[in-house]
Amino acid sequence: SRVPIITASSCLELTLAMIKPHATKVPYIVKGVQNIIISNDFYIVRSKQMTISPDLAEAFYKEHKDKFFYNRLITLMSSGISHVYILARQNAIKKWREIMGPTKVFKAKISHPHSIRGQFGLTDTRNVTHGSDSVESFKKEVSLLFPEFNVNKWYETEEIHFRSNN
Ligand code: IDP
Repeated sequence: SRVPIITASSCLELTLAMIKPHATKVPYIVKGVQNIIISNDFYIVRSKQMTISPDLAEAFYKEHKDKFFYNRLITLMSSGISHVYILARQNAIKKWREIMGPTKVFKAKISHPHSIRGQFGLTDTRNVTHGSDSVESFKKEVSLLFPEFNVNKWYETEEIHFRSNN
């Protein structure tokens, strides 16, 4: 497996990525997204498959509870198996969101056809992947989906260890 080259001066950032339930049913899309993760030099820190309960989906998307698409979103997110990842890279949060492309699939297909959502998106709700939009969101999302993962400890120990090994 391929490990990104980390120089002594570089600094890794973590982000949370997810392949949403409608997309995990299609091996071609899962393969495509995983290839994009690897070819963009993300290091996979954790990965798992899980079924998100409606309660967990509501906690995850709390800030959208007044939106017209909220019920649709909660139904989708709790409809099957999600693949969730903690990814590390320089500027991981920004880079992953760039690679995903715009939230709205119709826009992604026109302006960012090579993005994940441009290539594999189906509708504005079924837009294939999730990615944290800030450090604060990442911390909240990780505490919901990987409650045993200690972000501060990772930065204090693993990240430094990782750098000195490369
Ligand atoms: P993001 O996933 O790009 O961060 P958000 O605005 O946080 O986008 O929206 C969360 C999720 O809600 C989207 O990924 C998508 O699944 C769904 N969503 C957002 N906007 C719409 C919409 O206009 N119609 C239907 N679903 C939407």
